[in-house]
Amino acid sequence: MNEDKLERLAARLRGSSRVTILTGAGVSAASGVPTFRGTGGLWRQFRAEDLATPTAFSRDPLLVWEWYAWRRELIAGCRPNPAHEVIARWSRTFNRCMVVTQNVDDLHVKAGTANLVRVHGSLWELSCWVECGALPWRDEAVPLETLPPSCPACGGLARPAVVWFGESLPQHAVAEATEACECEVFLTIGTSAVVYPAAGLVHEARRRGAFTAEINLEPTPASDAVELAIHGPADQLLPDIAKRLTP
Ligand code: BV8
Ligand code: ZN
Repeated sequence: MNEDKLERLAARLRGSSRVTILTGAGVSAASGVPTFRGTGGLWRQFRAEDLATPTAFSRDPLLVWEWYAWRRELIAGCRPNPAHEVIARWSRTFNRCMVVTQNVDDLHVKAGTANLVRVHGSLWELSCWVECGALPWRDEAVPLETLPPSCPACGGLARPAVVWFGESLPQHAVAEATEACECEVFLTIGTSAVVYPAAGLVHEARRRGAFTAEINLEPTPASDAVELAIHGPADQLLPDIAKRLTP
């Protein structure tokens, strides 16, 4: 069933010089990073939408930081999987291949991905909650020195430098991601396609005339909007497609 779809996608990619890839938590699943909306993605009795918000953080910064500290500790031991590796290779192979990720685990960074746009930020970066003017800083300490951590510039409360629900994405990231919709093939991989504005990109790419394809374990709201929906694990399907590209 997937055989001819994989061949069709490979044929499209072979003839393209501008490719854009959107990734979600499904790309990191094989690395052992829990997804948000699949099984195992939950933490204690909370959902991401309950904790990844400025309101939750102002109400209980320690609880939200315990969730992030748990995720940092778990992800610190995770390595890029074959899906990250193929995407990193493609980011350097095509004439221009942009990789737009919703993931905050930085596994695309670890895999050496070029032209990476991290629209939701990074678990490994912190910023000043009181917005004293300090620029976001990287802190990969596991465990964190103090919980909750404080801003090195003003001593105030620090926050994870990620985009929470109800917060706008960084202007530059939105601009780069939107510009990346100008492409010949737009590939959405491992995302449930429910979080906006990232989930809107595949529609924007289609509107601009790109060939759109989805690789995901299960159908999503994007499946009916793309020209080609391939259901299966990205860590197996991407190496298969990559093999078809190198004669
Ligand atoms: C904003 C960072 C303006 C933190 C995250 C328009 C319409 C509807 C709603 C909205 C809208 N505009 C704004 C909203 C509200 C909201 C939203 O979209 N809500 C949803 C839930 C309905 N959006 C926002 O608030 C955004 N801000 O729009 O600003 C604004 C300003 C003020 C007021 C209003 C609006 C900000 C969104 C960013 C939120 N931050 N994360 C953190 O991570 O801690 S989102 C979070 O979800 C993660 O970043 C994650 O990446 C993202 C998306 O999840 P997925 O990556 O798709 O992961 P998921 O688990 O859902 O799915 C994984 C998929 O992989 C599954 O389908 C599974 O089957 C598949 N899979 C599993 N294993 C594999 C696999 N596939 C392949 N291979 C495998 N092996
Ligand atoms: Zn500060």
